[in-house]
Amino acid sequence: MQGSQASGAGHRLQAVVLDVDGTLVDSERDGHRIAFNRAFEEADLEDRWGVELYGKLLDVTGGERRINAYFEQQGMPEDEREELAASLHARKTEIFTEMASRGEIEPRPGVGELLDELERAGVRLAVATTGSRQWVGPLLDRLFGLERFEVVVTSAEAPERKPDPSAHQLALKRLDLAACAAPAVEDSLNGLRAAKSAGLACVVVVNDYTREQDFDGADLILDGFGRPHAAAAVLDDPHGLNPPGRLDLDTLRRLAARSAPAG
Ligand code: XBP
Ligand code: MG
Repeated sequence: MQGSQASGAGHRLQAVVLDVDGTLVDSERDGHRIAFNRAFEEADLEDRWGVELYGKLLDVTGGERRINAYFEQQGMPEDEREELAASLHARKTEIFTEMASRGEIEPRPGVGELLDELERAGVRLAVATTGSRQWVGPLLDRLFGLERFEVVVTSAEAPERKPDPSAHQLALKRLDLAACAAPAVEDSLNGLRAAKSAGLACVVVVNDYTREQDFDGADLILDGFGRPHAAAAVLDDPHGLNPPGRLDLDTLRRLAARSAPAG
């Protein structure tokens, strides 16, 4: 019975709760952004989100909320922009799902190796994302095999988007684990805040959109997952975890061990 795991056994790594956008996959600049722009074009709108503007818009999590916030900045009345955001986001979701199924969205380098290593060690894999279920399932399936993820929490199950902790809380609940047994991996400040508010330790693996963010409270910050001949740089290592140029099983084990309650 797994119920006992939630109360004790936090001394060892049992699962990892992974973010999708920007973490498992490089999906924002050349994925979601392109899909938003195609949806605008199809709707005969002149708006286009450039690379830099999109980086600022990423502060608002959730695609529909992001469109809504953008049109609010443009001065559009609320009822009009809510309807427009809903229809544009529905079309954007179809476009992005097609892009994912055509193989246009790539895993971040080193992710495949990390997942293989965790799986070989019996560490359970979970996903906590603010993205939409329609594309998350097909994308994970194509790139990694959906069956490898025991728990997948998307915005369908946790509608309050990050930095709200509900996606991580639900992932823990479904894993039936205490937070100390399941660190998170995130790429952004919103993701870090969500994970930490839910009580998870959190490794941040930055990308070009997030590297300048202030990751106060992160348990480890790397500039990539790292691979045998392409070491990741350690940007901050407040607990002295000493990763060997990549995010690996032993580093996550050391993190879980130090997160465990005393006694
Ligand atoms: C991801 C998001 C998502 C994606 C777009 O945040 O905020 O909105 O940008 O996906 P995180 P949808 O990585 O912190 O989970 O359009 O499906 O929302
Ligand atoms: Mg992310």
